[in-house]
Amino acid sequence: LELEQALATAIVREEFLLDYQPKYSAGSREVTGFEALVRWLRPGQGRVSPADFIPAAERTGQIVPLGAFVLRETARQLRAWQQAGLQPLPVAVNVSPLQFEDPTFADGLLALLQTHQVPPTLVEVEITETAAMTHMDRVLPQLARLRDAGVGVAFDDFGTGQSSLTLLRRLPITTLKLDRSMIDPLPESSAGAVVRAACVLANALGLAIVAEGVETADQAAEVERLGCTHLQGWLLSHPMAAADAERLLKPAA
Ligand code: G
Ligand code: G
Ligand code: NA
Repeated sequence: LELEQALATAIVREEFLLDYQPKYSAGSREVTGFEALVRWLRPGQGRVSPADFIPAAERTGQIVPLGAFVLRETARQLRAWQQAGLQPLPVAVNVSPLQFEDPTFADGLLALLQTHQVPPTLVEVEITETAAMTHMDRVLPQLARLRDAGVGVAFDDFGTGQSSLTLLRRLPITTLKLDRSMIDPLPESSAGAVVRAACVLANALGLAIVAEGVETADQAAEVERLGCTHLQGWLLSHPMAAADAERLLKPAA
């Protein structure tokens, strides 16, 4: 309850900021985009990890205003990078299924991007496979709406849920993110066969496929060999402050 009250105050005061973890293209290892990850700068306590407050925010519904802040901040940052004469890269934002409960979520996000003059193609929403599957009736039409407008749609923690292959073919998604639990045991293990199968599937459906949680050079080489199109993880880069992410951007042509 104490955490809940502190969170409520923190949301009003906007005591949060975003770090950005780069994503790299397989092979060339060039930065192709970022994932925004929220942090709470709690007065007197320093940085609180999202692992310590996202679950509480989900439980109480506070993830809805917090998630709205994350989207506003992402739009503001993308606009700022454009205005600084940089070529922004797409930013992926984690979206909770509770945010999709609001049937105007997709339209609200598109309006926000328009207000900030940010092209929808610079934003990707990440939703966990399990959340999308559990709340399909509410989530899918909104994903389709975002997709039609050019927003990227990623299935997060892919491989831990149970979406059928038939369904996957019909989903309005652009990217699969392979859960860290499948990358961890590489290169030794039969997990490689699963990763390869997922890559073949993604490729056949025209989807990008990101290996999450790449921590070693052997894992990076292995996921590239198995057919992942993108890599993310501590080997390549930890999440970083916006100012550091900015240094990875090229000047606009
Ligand atoms: O940032 P890690 O660095 O510790 O994040 C921990 C967990 O919190 C991850 O599962 C991540 O997806 C989740 N998370 C981070 N930022 C956000 C956010 O803005 N919204 C939601 N819903 N989850 C987030
Ligand atoms: O996919 P999801 O949004 O749940 O994951 C984001 C979380 O993963 C964040 O907490 C981020 O800090 C963490 N993370 C990013 N790269 C790595 C990595 O290489 N190893 C581990 N263990 N965690 C990572
Ligand atoms: Na994510």
